[in-house]
Amino acid sequence: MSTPYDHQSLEQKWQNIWDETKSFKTPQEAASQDTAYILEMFPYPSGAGIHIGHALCYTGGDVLARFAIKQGKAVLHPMGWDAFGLPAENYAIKSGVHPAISTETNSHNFKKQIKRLGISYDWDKEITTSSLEYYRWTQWLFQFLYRRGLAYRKNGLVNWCPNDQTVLANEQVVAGLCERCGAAVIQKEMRQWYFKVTEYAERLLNDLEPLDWPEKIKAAQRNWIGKSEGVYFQFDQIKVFTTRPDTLDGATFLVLAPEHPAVKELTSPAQTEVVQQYQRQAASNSELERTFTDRPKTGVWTGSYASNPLNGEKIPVWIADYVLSSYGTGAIMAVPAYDERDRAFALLHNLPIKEIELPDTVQTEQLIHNAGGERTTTYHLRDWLVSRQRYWGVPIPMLYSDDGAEHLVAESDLPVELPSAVEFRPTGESPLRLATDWNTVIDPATGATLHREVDTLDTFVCSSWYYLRYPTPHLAEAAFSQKAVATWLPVDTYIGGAEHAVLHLLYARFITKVLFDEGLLNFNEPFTSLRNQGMILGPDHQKMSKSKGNVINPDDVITDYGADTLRVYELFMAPFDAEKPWNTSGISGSKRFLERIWNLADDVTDKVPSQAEQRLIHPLIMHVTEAIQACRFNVAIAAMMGALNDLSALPEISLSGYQALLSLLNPFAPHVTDELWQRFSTSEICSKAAWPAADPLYLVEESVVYPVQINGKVRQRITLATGLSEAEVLKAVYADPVVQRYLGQATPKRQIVISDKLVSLVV
Ligand code: ANZ
Repeated sequence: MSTPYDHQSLEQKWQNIWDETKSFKTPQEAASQDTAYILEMFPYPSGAGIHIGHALCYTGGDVLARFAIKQGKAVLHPMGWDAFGLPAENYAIKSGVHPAISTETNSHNFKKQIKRLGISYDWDKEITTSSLEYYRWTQWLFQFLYRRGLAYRKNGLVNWCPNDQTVLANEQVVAGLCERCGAAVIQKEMRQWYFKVTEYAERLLNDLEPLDWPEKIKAAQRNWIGKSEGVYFQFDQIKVFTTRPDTLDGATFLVLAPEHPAVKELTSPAQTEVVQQYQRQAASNSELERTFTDRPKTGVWTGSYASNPLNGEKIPVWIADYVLSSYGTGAIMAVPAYDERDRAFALLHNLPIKEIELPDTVQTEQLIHNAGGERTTTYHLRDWLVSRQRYWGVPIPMLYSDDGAEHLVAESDLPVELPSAVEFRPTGESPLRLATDWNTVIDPATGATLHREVDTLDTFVCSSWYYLRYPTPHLAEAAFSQKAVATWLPVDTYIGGAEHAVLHLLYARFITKVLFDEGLLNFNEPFTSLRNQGMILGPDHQKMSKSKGNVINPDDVITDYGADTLRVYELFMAPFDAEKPWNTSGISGSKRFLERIWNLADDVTDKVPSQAEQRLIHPLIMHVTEAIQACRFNVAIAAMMGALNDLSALPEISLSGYQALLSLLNPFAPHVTDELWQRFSTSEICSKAAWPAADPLYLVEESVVYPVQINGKVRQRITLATGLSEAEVLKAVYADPVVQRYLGQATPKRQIVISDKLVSLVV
């Protein structure tokens, strides 16, 4: 072909065509068709723009979506913006730019960058969680949970980030530090809103089993839910939870969490001062820190005793911060002979260690009965704390009267609009408290003054239901259309980072189950298959970061090499879910591959395909199809690269063979394949043309074993491709060392070749 492969102009050309002709518009009449809902986790539109990991995630999803389109499925492949949250607010605090403005600028920029990647999104489905039309329904969801008793307020110890000046969900505290800013999280007593995820613990656990999700993500969720079978025992008025009822006789002291409500009553006057001091000290450590086994086992005696329900022994009652108030009953029986932490504690504080003979299972059951024990199941999972003392979020649609009573904002008064002129610098209080015009409301019915809830919702509430909104992103009457959702959901393949192993994925599963229970959904798991893209490291094998100067910017790569090359390279460099370093010579290799595909167009003839070509193309169709279905994108590309070498060795390639090759490559490199396809066919674009079918005729056994007779005796067996010419067979036979040994210097008088069967030589 005389024209060179100019990626810049042809990629721009095809992006315009796809845009203008709405090539990837979601079909209306999906109900009658096989559907595929391919979803990539929507990004938080940060000021930095998309990074190479976003590009990998979206390209992976795009291959699946484009493949499904070519297979004739009705495809929903949408994108949107997870636009509320702390980063925009923190940026506003620093720069003075209102979060609404910066979020809009950023998502606009993200969209431009994503379009340059050539992703097949239906942009008519775009959603923004900070838009009124969206968050109106997040508020509806909150009220929906409230009406069902699944959203409630309680006083409790919360994780408090002193830097961001807001509470954090347990899931947002990592090793005692704020997940976002890294500040040490402290415990603080506050009245907060919670969602009752714990009510769904058992189902969240059991329903994991059949999901086609990475095993490590399922394990992380199981672990987080943390189911434990155990027994409650009553030591006088103190109830303990134990998973080792068989050790009851060896209990030598009790330990209560410092925050346990009975501590005050149990503390003797002489011990009051040390107990109170210890309680203050414990409050400065996060719950997670307190679970570290290597911490010193601090604690103090309350001055009282309680009796063991099995043997009546009076044992001392202590408080210590290794016992958590939020787990079990917040009180334990300590058995230093069998429990490591209890042993360390006993040794440090000079408490007795009692060795006992452990009862067997049957005896243990008797023991539980004798001691008045009660079998129980507990979970580590806590209710989801959803209120935040921050500005840039969904206002919680609740009102309070002066006596503190809760009232739902009337549905006709939704949405509760987030006021825009608010001082959002953090003070430790919700900024909305300062918006007095906004937060004071007169009840028209009674004339009474009501106060708005001034906290906003955790952004994870926004993303807990967004996948339901995409089929009908602008629906005014409801959060989602039950009919459209029944057509498209559950999501067939969900793609995103493994960092969402617990938070987002658990919350989305919970919300789906709640809506399912209400009969609003006909499925109770939102994401049938889940795939994680692996992290792309810098060329120096380090995590990409501005400070290390090893960040690869997708925009630059697209300019230099083209979106198709970037797409092929990102998917070819390693298995999709593997961690992998960027490699600049690798990207040149991907570019050369596309150039060779481009140049192969020169060899296309209108002749019927040769046998040799058919035997390359059809197995290739099969391999690429299977590899895409298994998300083994690197395997699919490697198969095409191998086939390209073999095809290039043939004198020519048929139009049908070349078109099949373009079709297989299209989901990976959509621009260049649409361009090349257009030279040979004007009826439809490659991106929409049917996926090729592998003809089983060319998939059958491709080799045959020839027995080689010399003077009537079989002397050797040679495996050769089927369908070779007589000359090709003889060439292989004479090259064989065993045959050569038998022949010596002799030249055969006769040579007989029976195609695909036998060779006979007479000397
Ligand atoms: C006596 C005992 C003897 C225990 C023994 C263990 C081993 P999981 O498996 O995580 O559920 N425990 C109970 N509540 C606690 C709390 N609020 N804070 C800290 N520890 C608590 O752990 C259950 C075990 O952890 C319980 O069983 C209890 O110690 C402790 F050889 O009781 B065990």
